[in-house]
Amino acid sequence: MHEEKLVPKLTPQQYKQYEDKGFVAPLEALTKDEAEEVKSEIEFIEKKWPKELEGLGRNYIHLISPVFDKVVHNSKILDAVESIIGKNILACGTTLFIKNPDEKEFVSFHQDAKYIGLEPHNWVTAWIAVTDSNEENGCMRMWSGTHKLDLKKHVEKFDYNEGNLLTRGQTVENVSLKETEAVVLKAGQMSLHHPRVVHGSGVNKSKERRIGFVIQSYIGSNVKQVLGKMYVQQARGEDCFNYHNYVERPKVTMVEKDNNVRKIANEELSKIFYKDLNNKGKF
Ligand SMILES: O=C(O)CCC(=O)C(=O)O
Repeated sequence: MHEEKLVPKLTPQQYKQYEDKGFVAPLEALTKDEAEEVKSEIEFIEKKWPKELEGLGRNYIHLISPVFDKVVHNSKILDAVESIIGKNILACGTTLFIKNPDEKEFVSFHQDAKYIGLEPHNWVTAWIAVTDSNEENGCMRMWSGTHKLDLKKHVEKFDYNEGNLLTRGQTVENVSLKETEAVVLKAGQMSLHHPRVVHGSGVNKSKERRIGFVIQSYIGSNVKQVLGKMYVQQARGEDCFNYHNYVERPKVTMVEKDNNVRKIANEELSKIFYKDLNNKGKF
């Protein structure tokens, strides 16, 4: 973080929370109607193209829908992000984290920076609640302060058959739930979390879907992808570095041109996620 880049878009208290804990929440991001619009768009695509948002298809969703694109370029979200990473912001990915009722999906405790290849850590992840997210339906839990430490050992469990939503089932073991804090959000609110904060989430025990629309992540234009290629959009400011490939913003949902770009972007993302491995998981 660079002092000279800070602007007062997060309040001083919110910024301090981010610095002290490695995350800040809840922040207002979308209106109820905007969150509902995103939910409807997800359901529309799922109905019309049933496999489109599954597996690897849960990624780079902002490249195929103007509704999703609008979230990534939302100025309220970008104002908060700017306070953390400065004014030159690139959007370099989105992921849908959906947990359905009566299923066993969970996210093992992990640090995002461990496998994603984005260096230096001048980036932040925005987790936007499309539905309410709470302890009953498996909201994220953060291990406060762990962003100040080095990256931890992760055991790669590849336990997607048991419901783990992470690519390698990467797990920081023996995290005491008591040490973690639940990030409870209403639909439309968001959290911002640091690349190194340890976090995860449990099973959805409610009767409704829990949907997180995750911008993973917003990066400063000075951030490189050291493991592969990323496909970015300028979200704010300028890019004096030009490290990445640029992609257009979609104007219509699910048109061939955009779908093809997304396919390539996801293939490259998969290479990053599974770098140096022979086997691949579900995502
Ligand atoms: O949606 C979840 O429960 C976890 C998401 C996550 O790990 C992330 O956004 O980095």
